[in-house]
Amino acid sequence: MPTASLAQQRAFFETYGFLKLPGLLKNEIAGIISEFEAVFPQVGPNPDGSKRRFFVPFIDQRPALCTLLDHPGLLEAAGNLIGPDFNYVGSDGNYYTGDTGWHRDSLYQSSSYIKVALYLDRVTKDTGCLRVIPGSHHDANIKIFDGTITAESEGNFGVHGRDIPHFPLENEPGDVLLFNHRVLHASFGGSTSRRMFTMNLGRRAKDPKEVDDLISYLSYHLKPHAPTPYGKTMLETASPARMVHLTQPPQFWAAGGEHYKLRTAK
Ligand SMILES: O=C(O)CCC(=O)C(=O)O
Repeated sequence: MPTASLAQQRAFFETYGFLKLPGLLKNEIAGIISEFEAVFPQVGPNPDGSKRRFFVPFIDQRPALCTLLDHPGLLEAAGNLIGPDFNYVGSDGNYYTGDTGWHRDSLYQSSSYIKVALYLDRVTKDTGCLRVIPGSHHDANIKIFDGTITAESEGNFGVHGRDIPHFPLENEPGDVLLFNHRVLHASFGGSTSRRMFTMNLGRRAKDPKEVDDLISYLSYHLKPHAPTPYGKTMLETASPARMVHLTQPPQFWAAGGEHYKLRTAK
C-alpha cells in the first residue's frame, strides 16, 4: 500500500477521526516496552489480573519515555494534525483487563484533543484491539452516535457492544494509533494483561474559547490524577524544543478551580 502524504493523513483523520501509522516506532519498540515495564512496579501488584492497573502521568516517569515528545516521526504526525506547537496534556500507562465499553474521552467543540496510543502486544479485533466508530467525532454525529445510548447497546439496540458496527484498529507492536477524543471507541476480548499507553495532546490555545477548553481539560482530566501538570523527569530532561509542548498547561493550571463540566457539542 502506498504511504499516505501528510495532507492525505490529515484529510483522513479529519474525515474519520483516527489514523494508524504502521511501524512508526518499530525500531524503538523493544526499548519502549522495557521502559513501560520499569514503571509498573510502582503501581503495585494485581496478580490475578482482575482489574485495570494504570499510572498517570505515565511517560513522565522515565527519561527514555519522555523522549517520545522529541521523536521526529511522532512530532511530524501529531503536528500535522493539530499544529507543530501542540500542548502535551498528560499520559496514562495501562495493564487493561477484559473489555472496555464504548465511550468518548472528551467532547471539546474545538475538536482539537487527540490521543496517541501504543499497544505493546499484537492485538486483533477479538483480542482487545482498539475499535472506533469512524466519523463519530463530527458535531452532527455526536448526537446520532450518542455515547450513553451506545454504551448501553444491549438495552437500546438488543446488540452486545462487541457487535456494534465499527472499524478495528488491529495492531502490531511499533504501530502508532492517533484518534480524536470525540471518536467513540472501545475494545473487546482483550486478555487480563493488555499493555498499552497513551499520550494526550491538544492544539495550542490561541483564542479565549480554546483557553477556556484548556482550563477545563486540565481541571477535569489531569488534576484528579496529578499534583502538577508534568512529572519532574519530564521537565528536567526537556530541551528547548520539547518545552514548546510544555509551556501552556502550567500557565493555566491554577485557573478553573473546580472541574468544569464535560463540554458537549450541543
Ligand atoms: O484499549 C482499550 O481497552 C481502551 C483504550 C481507551 O479507551 C483509551 O485509551 O481511551
